[in-house]
Amino acid sequence: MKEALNRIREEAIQAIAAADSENTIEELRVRYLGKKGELTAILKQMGSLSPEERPVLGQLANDVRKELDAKITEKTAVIKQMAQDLRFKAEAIDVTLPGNRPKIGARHPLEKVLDDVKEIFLGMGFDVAEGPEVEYDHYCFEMLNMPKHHPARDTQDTFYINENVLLRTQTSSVQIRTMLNQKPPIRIISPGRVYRVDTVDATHSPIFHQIEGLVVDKGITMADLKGTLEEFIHKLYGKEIGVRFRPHHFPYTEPSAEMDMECFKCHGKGCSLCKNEGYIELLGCGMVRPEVLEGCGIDSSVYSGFAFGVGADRITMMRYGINDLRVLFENDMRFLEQL
Ligand code: 2U9
Repeated sequence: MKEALNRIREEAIQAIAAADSENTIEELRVRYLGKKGELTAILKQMGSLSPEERPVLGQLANDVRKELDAKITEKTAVIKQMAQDLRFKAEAIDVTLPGNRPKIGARHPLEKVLDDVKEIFLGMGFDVAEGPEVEYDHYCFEMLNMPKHHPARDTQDTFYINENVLLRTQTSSVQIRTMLNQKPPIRIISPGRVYRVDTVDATHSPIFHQIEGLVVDKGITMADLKGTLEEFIHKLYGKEIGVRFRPHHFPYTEPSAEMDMECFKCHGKGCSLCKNEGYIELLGCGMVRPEVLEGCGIDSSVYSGFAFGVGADRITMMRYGINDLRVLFENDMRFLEQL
């Protein structure tokens, strides 16, 4: 029995030394020290020993158990430490490496200009109104004094969805919708995307952006129109920029005008930017025709109004010195990152 104990001890010590994982060491604990383990099996045979041998071998068996128990505990700690070291090594982060710089976007120049324009008009007591880009022919043309076959429609050739539904050519339909739903006083701007059949080049695009405005109240005159639009240009380009109004024609306003601003490069003298004009064409405007007001249920003997329309892409190009409209739509990062 003594030899058996010594053999188990030797074997166990070797196996513990060779163990290299938590599983293996646990298996050894069960195999040698467990209830059904080899040492327990030997201890169960103690009954067959003589009274002299029993305490001696009992002592030896206990010593072996204690020794193996200590070795297994010690090896378990070593294996756990090794596993942790390996994990730490694998998970180590080199804080001295350069980081990944997050790509931060920026507002599109067109959006910046739209925001500035909105801010200016909000400051003058206007609200911002929005409406659908897919619009009824009725709101886009009919109610603006452009019945079917009116020649003015030709200059705004559009994309028809069906006979009565189209992609809006101007945001005027938003003003019509507002007048149908709201009683005067009305003071709104309607910025948004509009569509016209056009071949793409440096100054034309089938998609562009407009900001239109409408004021309807008692006693509104051309003086209100001029004062409001002059203030708008002064806020956008600075007080020193002069403006002039030229008579024009629109089917939905009478009288109508186009407003030019002094060339910001030559200040009226004439240069290549303004093609020697001294002025740059900026927007269209006029007093809303009484028929258009009446069509929306507004009594034109009590109320009058003015309206204007300005191309947002054009003022963006002027502000950033862009000479090709297409760059506003191409989303080329090399262009956008410059602004
Ligand atoms: C209602 C009545 C009248 C809006 C107006 C213009 C003149 C105009 C152009 C500017 C450049 C379009 O983007 S552009 O090509 N617009 O010249 N727009 S008056 O008149 C209205 C609008 C709504 C009910």
